[in-house]
Amino acid sequence: MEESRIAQPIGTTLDRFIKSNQDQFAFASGELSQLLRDIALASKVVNREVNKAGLIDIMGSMGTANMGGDQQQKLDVLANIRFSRALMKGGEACALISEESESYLDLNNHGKYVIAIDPLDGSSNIDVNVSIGTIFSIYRRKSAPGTPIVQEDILQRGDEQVAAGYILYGSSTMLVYTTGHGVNGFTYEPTLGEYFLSHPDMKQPEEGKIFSVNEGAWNSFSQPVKDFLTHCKDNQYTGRYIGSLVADFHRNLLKGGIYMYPATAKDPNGKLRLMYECNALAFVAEQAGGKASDGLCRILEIQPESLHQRTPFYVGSRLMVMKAERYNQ
Ligand code: AHM
Ligand code: MG
Repeated sequence: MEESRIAQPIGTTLDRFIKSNQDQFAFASGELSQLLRDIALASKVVNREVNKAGLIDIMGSMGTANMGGDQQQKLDVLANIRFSRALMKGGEACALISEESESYLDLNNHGKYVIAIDPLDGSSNIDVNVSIGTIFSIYRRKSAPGTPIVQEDILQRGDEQVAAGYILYGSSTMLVYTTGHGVNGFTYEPTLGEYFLSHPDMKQPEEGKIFSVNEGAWNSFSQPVKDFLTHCKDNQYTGRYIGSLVADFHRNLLKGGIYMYPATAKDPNGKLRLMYECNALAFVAEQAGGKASDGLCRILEIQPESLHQRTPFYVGSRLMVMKAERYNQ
C-alpha cells in the first residue's frame, strides 16, 4: 500500500516538513521527529564552526576562546561534542555510536533510539576549505527502554535503520534525509537560521557517467576493479573525486554516477566504516532509486560484528553499481 506521503512545496521549513510527515513513522510518537530536529540544530552550530574554520588559528594566536569559553579544538572533535550534546539533551536516544569514540556512549537509558554518526567526515579536507559532511543513522533499540543496552541494540543491520541522512557543508549547507519514504533535501539559509525544502523527493538517475574513486590506489586494486574502471574510461566517463564521501555521494546522487572505495591490498575491507559511513548513504541511495553494495552483496544486509567495521563500498546509480558487481563476480 502506498503510504500517505504529504507533498510539501519547495520552501517549506524543515520543522514544518518533519511535523507534516510524522505520521509516516512506524511509531509516530514524535520522538524520531525530535531526534531529527536535534540533529538539524547541532548541524547549524557545526556549520557556523566550519565556516569560521580558517579563523581558528588567528583567533587561537590571539588567545581568544570561542563563544562558549571552550578551548579551540579540532573541528571533528568539536562536531562530535556538538552532536552528542544535542542528542543527549532530548533524551530520545539511549546510545551513540561515533567515529570519534572507541566504544558507544550511553545516553538516556530510557531512550528508544540508537544513533550512529560520523560527526565530520572528510577529515583530510577540513584544513583546506573543501566540502565536508556529517553522516547519521537512526535505529530503534531492540531491548525495552529502561533495561540495560544489549549488543543487538547496537549492532543492527542497515536495513533496520528508521531514518538516515547527511549534512553537506559545501558551497551551500544541505541536509538530506530519509525515513524510508523517499529522500528530501533541505538547503540552509544562514541569515534566517533555517533549513528550507529545496530538493523534494530526490531521485538518482539510474545510469550515470561519473566515476569517483581514489585512482592513486590503482596498483593495489583487484583485476576486476581495474577492469571496471577501464570500462568507465573506454566509455569516456568523467572522473570526479573530492575525497569527501558526502560531497562525492551528493554530486552523484544529483547527476548520476558511482562512488567506490574498493578493497585494496593494504585494506582488504576497504577504508570506509559500515555503521556510520556506508549504511546511512546506502539507505539514502536506495530510497532515491540507487544502489549500494560491497561489490557483491547489498550493504544494508551486512550484519555488523563490531562498531568500527570496514567494508568495501560501491554506491550510486543503480545500473552502474550493478555493472561494478558483475565485474566483481
Ligand atoms: P575520514 O573518516 O578519516 O574522513 O575518512 C573518510 C574519507 C571519505 O570521506 C573519503 O571518501 C575517503 O575517506 C577518502 O579516502 P582516500 O583519501 O583514501 O581517497
Ligand atoms: Mg569518516
